[in-house]
Amino acid sequence: MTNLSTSAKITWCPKCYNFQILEGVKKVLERKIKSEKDRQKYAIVSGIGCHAKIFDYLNLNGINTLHGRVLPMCLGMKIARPDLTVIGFSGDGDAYAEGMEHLIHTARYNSNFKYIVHNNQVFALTVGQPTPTTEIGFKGKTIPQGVKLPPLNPIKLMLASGATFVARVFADSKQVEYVLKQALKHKGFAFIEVLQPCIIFHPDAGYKEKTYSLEKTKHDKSNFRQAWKKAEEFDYNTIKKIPVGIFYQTKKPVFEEVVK
Ligand SMILES: Cc1ncc(C[n+]2csc(CCOP(=O)(O)OP(=O)(O)O)c2C)c(N)n1
Repeated sequence: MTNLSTSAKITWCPKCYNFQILEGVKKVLERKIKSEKDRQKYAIVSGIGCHAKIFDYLNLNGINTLHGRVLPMCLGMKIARPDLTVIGFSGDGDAYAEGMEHLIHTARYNSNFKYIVHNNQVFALTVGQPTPTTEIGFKGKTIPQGVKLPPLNPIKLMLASGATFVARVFADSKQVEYVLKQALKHKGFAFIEVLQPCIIFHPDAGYKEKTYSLEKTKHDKSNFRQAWKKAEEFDYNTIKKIPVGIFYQTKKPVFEEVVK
């Protein structure tokens, strides 16, 4: 087991849920990486934003790229080095606003890498503007009149775009650990949305208490229609219960093998 910590000072707000994501990711990777040779088999990519600082806190090779360009960077890495295990990290602004066109096509391509979206429902680093997943009625300094447009449903978007692994968890290190372990076993693009309330600009709406695990229900993750139904249960505005876990998983040819 290798310690993947770095000497970089962690500048997330104290108690930020990003710490939970970092801990979950570290737990999985530190168990897998036993030597320097193992460490060289992994690469990470992050965008721009609070989430992106995770790049500085993991002692792994990779690229801290431009805002919204995590996915083409991961894809390029997989084209050049299909043997690498690549993990991308984005915020919801990074993934669903700046990088949206990449997201749809990446799901369609099914390149064999993993993608974690830290969804805090705001552009946090730039102090709280709404993103495509901010709920109707959200008010902030830049939008005192409140958000009027309905949010995107990323789980439905990923299902419709052809993603082969579609999951959502809450920002709890154990949930992140569990889902990343499953994603790493998956051959193809794995989309993982992490509900990560921003303690400063988008306070927790009690999400954790409302979550329930799909694994503990009769949910059949190979059934597209069931996955779609589950995806409709939570849309950021209606918050009765929030399914977490793997919504959908299927097998499809992998980009690197199809386009040689
Ligand atoms: C192309 C580009 N557009 C805008 C910005 C300004 N910017 C920097 S961080 C940021 C917000 C990032 O929000 P998100 O991706 O949700 O990540 P978070 O900070 O919430 O983790 C923005 C808009 C930028 N750096 N580059």
